[in-house]
Amino acid sequence: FYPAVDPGQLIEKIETYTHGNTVEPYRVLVLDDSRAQAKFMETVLKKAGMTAHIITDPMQIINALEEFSPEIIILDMYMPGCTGMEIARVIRQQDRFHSVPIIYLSAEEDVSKQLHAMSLGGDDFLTKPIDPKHLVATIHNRGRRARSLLALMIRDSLTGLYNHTHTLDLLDQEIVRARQKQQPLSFAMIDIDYFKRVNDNYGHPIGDRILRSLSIFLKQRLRKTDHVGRYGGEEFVIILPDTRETDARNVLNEIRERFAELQQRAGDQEFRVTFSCGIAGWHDESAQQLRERADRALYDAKARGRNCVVL
Ligand code: GH3
Ligand code: MG
Ligand code: MG
Ligand code: MG
Repeated sequence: FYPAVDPGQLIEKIETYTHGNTVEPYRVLVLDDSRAQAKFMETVLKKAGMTAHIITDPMQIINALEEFSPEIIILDMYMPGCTGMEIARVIRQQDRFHSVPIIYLSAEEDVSKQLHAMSLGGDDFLTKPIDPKHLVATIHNRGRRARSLLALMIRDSLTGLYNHTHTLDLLDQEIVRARQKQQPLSFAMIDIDYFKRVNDNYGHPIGDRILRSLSIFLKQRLRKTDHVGRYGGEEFVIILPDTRETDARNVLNEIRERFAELQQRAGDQEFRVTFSCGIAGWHDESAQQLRERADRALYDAKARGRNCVVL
């Protein structure tokens, strides 16, 4: 039994603390076998503007990770049949949750036990009864760091576009969505033409600048809902949700023409750069099959003489 703190009395203070905070609410998963404690946590977190998902049965952890996709996890230490440490290990085994912050919240006051628990995959150890302000502050700090780390991890540093790994994740997600909503989906692969020559003739920094300018160009001309990624060196991919392949082809062809018209400069030299593009519309197939078809279309575009879009 933990001395109950009336969450109602603390609402004002927590709201003051989070005042002016316009960030997307943190998704916090709480596992505590005590229903009263879980309820208390739920109230505190909700009042602090967070989205709380509460479970009291450790067996529900896998499902909860899957369904709720938490950004921060709070674990009780002692529960019937298992410990928070064991749950932390299960969480850490999931690739997606390998670095999600785990905060233990327990009445355990033995520091060596606390440190042991943290060595097994926890990030903080808070003790009950917890001052809600302390809890909320800890979650905010952990959440903010986790988000900024994640934002870095999914981006390519040269262009700021989504990187290869994240682009593939997005494609998987968009395929699921297209299937659910019975909507079309298109996938485009772009490869700059004779880019090696650009580097050879004008130098690598100019090559880099062209990669950045094409990135900006693509983002400006596509919809907010389209995803643009840097697939590799001078290769880009675009995921176009709710778009038929013929529409995707027309859009990319327009972008190709406009980009090819741009006057590129290196010192007093002027030149133009073009790209080739392969498009595939999604036909209820796997992401890999879709990518292979777009890749083949891109290969055809190169074979046809470059500076063209092939569907
Ligand atoms: P193709 O029309 O057949 O695509 O010819 P290409 O020269 O573009 O093709 P290739 O794959 O032979 O060369 C790609 C070049 O892209 C090689 C590499 O020097 C350059 N490249 C890859 N990544 C970067 C980068 O980050 N910055 C710069 N400046 N160049 C890059
Ligand atoms: Mg307990
Ligand atoms: Mg290439
Ligand atoms: Mg190329």
